[in-house]
Amino acid sequence: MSAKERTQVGIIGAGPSGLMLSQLLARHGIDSIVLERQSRAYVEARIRAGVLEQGTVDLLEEAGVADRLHREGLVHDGIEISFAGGMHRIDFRELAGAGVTVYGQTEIQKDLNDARVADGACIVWEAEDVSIENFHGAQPLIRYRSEGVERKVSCDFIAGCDGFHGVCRASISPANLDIHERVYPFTWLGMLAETPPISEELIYAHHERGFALFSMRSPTLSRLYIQCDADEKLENWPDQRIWDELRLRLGGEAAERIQESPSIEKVVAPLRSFVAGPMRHGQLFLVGDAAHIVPPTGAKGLNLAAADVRLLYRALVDFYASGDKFGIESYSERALRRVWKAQRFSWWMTTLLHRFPEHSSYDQSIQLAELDYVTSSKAAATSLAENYIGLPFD
Ligand code: FAS
Ligand code: PHB
Repeated sequence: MSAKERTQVGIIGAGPSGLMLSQLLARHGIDSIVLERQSRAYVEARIRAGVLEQGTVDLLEEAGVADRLHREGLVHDGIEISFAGGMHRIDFRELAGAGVTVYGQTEIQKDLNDARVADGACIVWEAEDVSIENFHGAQPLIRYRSEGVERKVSCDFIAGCDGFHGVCRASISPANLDIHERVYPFTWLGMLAETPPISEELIYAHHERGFALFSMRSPTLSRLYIQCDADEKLENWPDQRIWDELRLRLGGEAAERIQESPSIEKVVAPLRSFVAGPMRHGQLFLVGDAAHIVPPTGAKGLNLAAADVRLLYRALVDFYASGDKFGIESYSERALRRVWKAQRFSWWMTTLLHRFPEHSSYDQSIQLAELDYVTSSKAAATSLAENYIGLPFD
């Protein structure tokens, strides 16, 4: 494919944010290019999010890529919380009127890639040394190298969909960014294993040894997590040690339902809360993980990225259709309002369920009281439910 030298929207990053944006813009006749530093296979192989809010499902439907999601996605009406030897269900559908859909980010990536390729989209995989310039001017410019050839693309707007370690936020003067961050004193070890999930719905387990999460990707594929130390090394965790720890942290008859099987994938990931604002800098928009990170306890990361894409694509459609700049000019303020409420919920779920090394016995008692309150008060459970399923859009 000949390389574009001019487009309307230059998108950096072919993760869920970048491809959702490219697909939605294309469905409204807006041209874009997507520049991705990794290969398609690498991006599709990353095991990440698993829980979709209804708003994200609706957006994927709007993008025309939800057919397999509706066929294979698992609709869940609640979660279980295990603590102090008991199991407590939070019924999202009864308390907040909706559920969530379990469908892996990997699958969304494949569905989006297939749709973009079928649409003849211009996606440059393994783009090297991507840089952006003049995004405060009328003609933003993107430079990159592909197959050894230096290239450049001029565009009206740049969407920084390049994640936490991307080039777009790094290209903004630090004087123009407000950074807010909290790094947690622990990590998550994630494991994918070909074994049936031990329950219909996700189990979030609080335990004095640390947090554990029993999730899934299908009726035969489990996605499991345990809280580990901040400096944990994956090589310290052979499969058997993980299975033993999962049993200890869950306990009871549920633990007896665990069927061990060899891990397909394992990863240790740090947990942080991070926000970089504002999310608009001239003609540059920061989207998804490029602007914010949440600890995965609240299952918000991918859903926040989708919410940013929803706002930005509609703003760009309005601008190109009628010159209306309201969406563009209000993008950052509206996106950040949702971001901070999801930050709060993700921080709260993380604080509720994890073992903090610095916690005193008083802190630990407060944590247990909070768990007791959330699982015995309809008002408290409703608050958890409405945040987990996704707050209404403004
Ligand atoms: P992404 O990071 O997904 O995509 C950014 C893309 O930009 C990448 O493909 C990258 O290669 C590319 N890129 C970066 N720099 C570039 C450059 N200079 N030039 C060109 N391309 C560049 N969220 C949940 O909701 N639940 C979870 O359980 C969960 N688990 C996670 C586990 C891990 C290990 C990680 C890292 C994240 C997890 N997340 C989870 C969060 C994750 O799902 C993100 O929210 C989601 O991927 C955000 O999508 P993007 O904004 O597209 O960013
Ligand atoms: C997952 O299935 O990967 C998952 C689900 C819920 C979370 C985090 C991760 O809170």
